[in-house]
Amino acid sequence: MMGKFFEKPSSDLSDRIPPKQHLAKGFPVMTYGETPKVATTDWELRVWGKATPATFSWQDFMNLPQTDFTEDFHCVTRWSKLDVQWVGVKVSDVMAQVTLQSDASHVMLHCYGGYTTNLTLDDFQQEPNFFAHTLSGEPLPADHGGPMRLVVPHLYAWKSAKWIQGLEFLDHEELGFWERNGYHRRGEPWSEERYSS
Ligand SMILES: Nc1nc2c(c(=O)[nH]1)N[C@H]1C(S)=C(S)[C@@H](COP(=O)(O)O)O[C@H]1N2
Ligand SMILES: [Mo]
Repeated sequence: MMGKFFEKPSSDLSDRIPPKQHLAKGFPVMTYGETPKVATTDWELRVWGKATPATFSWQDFMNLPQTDFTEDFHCVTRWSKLDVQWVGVKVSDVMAQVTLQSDASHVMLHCYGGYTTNLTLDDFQQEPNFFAHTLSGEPLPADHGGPMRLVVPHLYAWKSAKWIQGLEFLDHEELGFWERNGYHRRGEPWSEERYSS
């Protein structure tokens, strides 16, 4: 595995690479199933469950503050990519437009194509989680979740839902796709929360 696809972390970066991860060359694509094709004009983000139902259009997102992000990205299959450059909209700037019910405690992220992944409300609302539409200065490629994905830098990247379509707020924990199929309910890379036990 070493050599062709991975670089050994240099010592000054090693404190940024979680246990048993290697630096990826390039930016691998990790998708279960087909890549949905969603035009920006068709894209929307729906909110339901333990929140006042709402729908955000692409234009609604463009009208929110646009922020640059540089974040590390850690896939549970043991590759990491440092300093990924994104532009997007902070989760906190979207959530300022959402009215939660007082008993909302978790969120299920729903994607075009059917993928789901779960977060506690606390993990979802960590700064600087964001919705990304630009990668390295270019429109986010479909393979990487374009036109819009979530990025949750502090957890393994399966939580960074590509082709994000919906936020279902819950008053209890439910498990998403990989979490039902053996991955950890939370997925914190520094404590290697890889698999459910
Ligand atoms: N909708 C959707 N989101 C997804 C996935 C997926 O298969 N479908 N894969 C996850 C996994 S396992 C990882 S590592 C990252 C990969 O993002 P990338 O393909 O941009 O590298 O997306 C995550 N988000
Ligand atoms: Mo992954």
